[in-house]
Amino acid sequence: MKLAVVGATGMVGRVILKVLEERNFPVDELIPVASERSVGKKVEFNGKEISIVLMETAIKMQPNIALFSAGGDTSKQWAPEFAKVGTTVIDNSSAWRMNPEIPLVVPEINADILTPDHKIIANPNCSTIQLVMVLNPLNKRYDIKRVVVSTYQSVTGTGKEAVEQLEGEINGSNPKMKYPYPIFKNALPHCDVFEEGGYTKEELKLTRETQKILDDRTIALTATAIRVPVQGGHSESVNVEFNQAFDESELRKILHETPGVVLQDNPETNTYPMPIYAEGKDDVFVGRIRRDFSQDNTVNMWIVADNLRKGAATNAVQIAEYLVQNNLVKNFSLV
Ligand code: A2P
Ligand code: 11C
Repeated sequence: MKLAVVGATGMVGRVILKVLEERNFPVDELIPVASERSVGKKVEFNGKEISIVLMETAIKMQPNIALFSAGGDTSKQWAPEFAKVGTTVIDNSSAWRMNPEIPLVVPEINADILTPDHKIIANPNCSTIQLVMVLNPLNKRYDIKRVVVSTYQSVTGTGKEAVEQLEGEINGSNPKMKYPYPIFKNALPHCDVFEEGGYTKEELKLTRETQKILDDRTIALTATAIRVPVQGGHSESVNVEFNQAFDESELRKILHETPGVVLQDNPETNTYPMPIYAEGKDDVFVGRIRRDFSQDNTVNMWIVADNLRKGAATNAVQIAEYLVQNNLVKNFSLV
């Protein structure tokens, strides 16, 4: 397996390398790709130092799979070039997600839609992945009518410069400002750019991507996305209304039995999900589950996950694993 990691020096790219190592992904040749700024630099992978190459070089090497995490514009320009030489691209940007020809995949939910003809596969937005991991089993059982979600998103979702802004504000070093306002001691009701109707792109992604992944355009979803001075992961306060009545203990059992979801919920012991404990883990944590007494068939919950792992790197690597296990990669077979 020749595997390219495009954006190997970035926040998500570095976690991708770590996750590939941890999960023993079958890589014979790793091709780390970054911009001209990184030429001459190396990355470490499985104990070896490997030189970074530019896009053109990587395409000539015809990798079997390319994991992209280098921004939407880079992906729009270069993913089709990899696809032309037979590479399957798994793209972490928002560039291809809503294209009807491109599958948007969370492996636990809809990897079965993938075929060998899919040369570009989209990895969903981090805040969407952790949400749908919990919504999917509940939708199957109780048929979701409407979701109201408010997010509390980590600065790592914005990238390295945002982490530097937060750290600089904490240690008083007068950092370069990535956000329009201070983030330390603050909460910004502003994730990604503003778009139509006063919503941010992050809020619209939550609505559209959830409907596409769950393959259910009837689910109504409204979101408010907030950036908070946290580094470990994204948190979400979620209110879900079902078309059917639900039993609270059955709902908990369903979530407890869902692979990739961990129930952390016991008010008596102050047990609930928090980003400091989700950081570095691949699971999606759910707690504070309680019936909403203001409306029939409605439940409240709190969902937390590491946005760089299940929200990005781990989900992309799981897609690659699915492709390999199901013989969907051109010129590559495990046997
Ligand atoms: P570089 O480090 O050379 O700038 P982040 O999301 O953390 O900002 O990281 C973005 C990643 O995408 C980095 O690895 C960055 O490389 C890479 N990148 C950005 N633009 C390009 C490009 N035109 N070609 C290849 N890699 C790119
Ligand atoms: C954030 N969700 O936390 C974003 C980061 O569409 O993949 C990832 C952006 C994306 O700001």
